[in-house]
Amino acid sequence: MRWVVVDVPLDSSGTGRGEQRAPAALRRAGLLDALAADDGGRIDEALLRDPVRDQASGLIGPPGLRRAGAAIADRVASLLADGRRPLVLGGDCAILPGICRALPPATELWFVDGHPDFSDGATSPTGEAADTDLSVITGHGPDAALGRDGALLDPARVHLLGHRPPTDDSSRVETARIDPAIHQVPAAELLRRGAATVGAGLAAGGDGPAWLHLDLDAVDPRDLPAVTYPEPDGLRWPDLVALVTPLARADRLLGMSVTDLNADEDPDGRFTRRVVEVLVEVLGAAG
Ligand SMILES: [Mn+2]
Repeated sequence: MRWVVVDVPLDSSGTGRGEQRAPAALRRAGLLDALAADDGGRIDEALLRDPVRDQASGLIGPPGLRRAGAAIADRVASLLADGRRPLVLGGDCAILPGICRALPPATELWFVDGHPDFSDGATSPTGEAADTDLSVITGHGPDAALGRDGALLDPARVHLLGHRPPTDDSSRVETARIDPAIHQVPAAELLRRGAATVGAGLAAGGDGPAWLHLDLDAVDPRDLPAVTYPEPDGLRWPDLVALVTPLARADRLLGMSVTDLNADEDPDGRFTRRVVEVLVEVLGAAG
């Protein structure tokens, strides 16, 4: 099935950081032609323009997040209803609750990320909704990011993959908040067990629908430094390819999201081109 690329330039810091320019940079680097993908356009509602942290929720830009989430959910739902397979380009991980609103509640989520994204409005050091997305999706708030409460997906069907151990007080609090029903394979364990083994096991481990989310800061900063919050001791490119290839090619995959490339940290475009090469390797080249 052909991929349909949808741009969601949501930077939840509200400062217009380079995540906002990642979808355009990936297109300029030839992603659509290389994948023979269809153009699903851009979600303009996803732009946040105010970096002020809301007192009540602790988040930056709740009204903008709700507007973005509704627009993302509508677009993804209509593509899925047409039998299409979306490839959603962030932006940061704050795009994910909107995507999950469009998925059947029994969908399995393969969440590959250097961080667990499990803070809430009070415990996030930044107030960026991209610190909170997995918490929101599994029903642990902050609800202000969504405009409704309750879990979007069953935590027992969520697989958190490639995250690093906590390094400071706020990340220790974040790690302690993770829903115990979520299956976790941190980066060190993933590399010990073998990325290909873990990926193949997950792809074959069920028969319901699945969504693949890739935050590029899962990759080791030696290979991909062009992210805002780099974490050491991550997956090297070959590990990432080995993990994600069986997931991206699973028949039951509904779609995929890719987040957190910071185009401002890549002035000559070399890392953006590398991301395109890796996506082509993982998803299959244009035929
Ligand atoms: Mn993330």
